[in-house]
Amino acid sequence: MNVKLLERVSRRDALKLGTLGALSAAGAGAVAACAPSTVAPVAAPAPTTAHYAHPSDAMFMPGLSGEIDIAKNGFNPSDILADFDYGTVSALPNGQTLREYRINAVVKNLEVAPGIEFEAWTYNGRVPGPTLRCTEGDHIRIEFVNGSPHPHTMHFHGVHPAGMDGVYEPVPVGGRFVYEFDAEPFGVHQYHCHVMPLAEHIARGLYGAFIVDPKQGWKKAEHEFVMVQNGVDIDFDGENDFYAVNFIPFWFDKHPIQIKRDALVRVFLVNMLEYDPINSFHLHANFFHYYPTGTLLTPSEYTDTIIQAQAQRGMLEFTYKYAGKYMFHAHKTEFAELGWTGAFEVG
Ligand SMILES: [Cu+2]
Repeated sequence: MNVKLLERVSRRDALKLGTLGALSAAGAGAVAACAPSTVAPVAAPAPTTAHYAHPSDAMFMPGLSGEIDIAKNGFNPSDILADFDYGTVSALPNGQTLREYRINAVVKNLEVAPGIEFEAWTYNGRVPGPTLRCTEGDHIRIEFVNGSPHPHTMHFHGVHPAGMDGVYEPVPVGGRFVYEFDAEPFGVHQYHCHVMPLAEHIARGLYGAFIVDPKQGWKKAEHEFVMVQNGVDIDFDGENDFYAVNFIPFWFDKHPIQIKRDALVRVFLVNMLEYDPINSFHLHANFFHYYPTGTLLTPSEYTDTIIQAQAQRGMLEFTYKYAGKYMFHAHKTEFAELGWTGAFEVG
């Protein structure tokens, strides 16, 4: 990746001037055929004809219509939707369920857009990290090993003793720490690194969803999906260049989520976006029941749009009445233009 080139244009300039194709081409040749050959000066007026250099770019940002190397990244955002890690399960002498997890912090270069790589700091090599799932009252034991060149922690949202909060005990490079607590309250939660500078440690990719099911369970849903909202600051200037759910911009536009008509769909939605104060979720041609933080069994809202500040999260439930393809996206529309859009395909 040509960092110098990236540093010369802000995200808004890139969008206006259609230079993302050139930025991509600087990293790999994948979109060279539709990329402008030169980068326009930042101060130049926005051209009116060069926004979409290739017809297929019309749906996306210029240069983002190609595919990325998912095999090299090692994880697929579509798989992350329903990839729940229930841990290694056993019973404690008192009969309580014990769930054991193992998390490694590792640095990994991830391709976020065609030809554009990002040096991510990850839990288990993926962003978001594994979705840890359990039932309220379970005893959770997470062995955290820091295999990265920076100190990190795992800070869980939930109720637990001070020493398990993952704030004042940074795990040094090569170090190990065991987080152990009873899972409460039930709801949609998250975990993330809590080492300073905090914004950078989170923005680099150290976050994941933590779902605690109620003892009596949720209403039966035919589809359950985890969506972690995030940004990607590819030039590390403290401003996001891309937005997404499950890390890769426009992924669910290119790979719509297949659901059945009349089937109950549950989405665990977590906002881990850094640098921007709010995020939002809008569902097209439908309404959903919303359970803020997922900590109550009855929804508090029936709407088609919600907003979440950083670390806010909740549970959405909906059913599609008609077949077809329906968009979902941040109704902070700038984020939508920069990658945070997707589609449900109802069959
Ligand atoms: Cu960290």
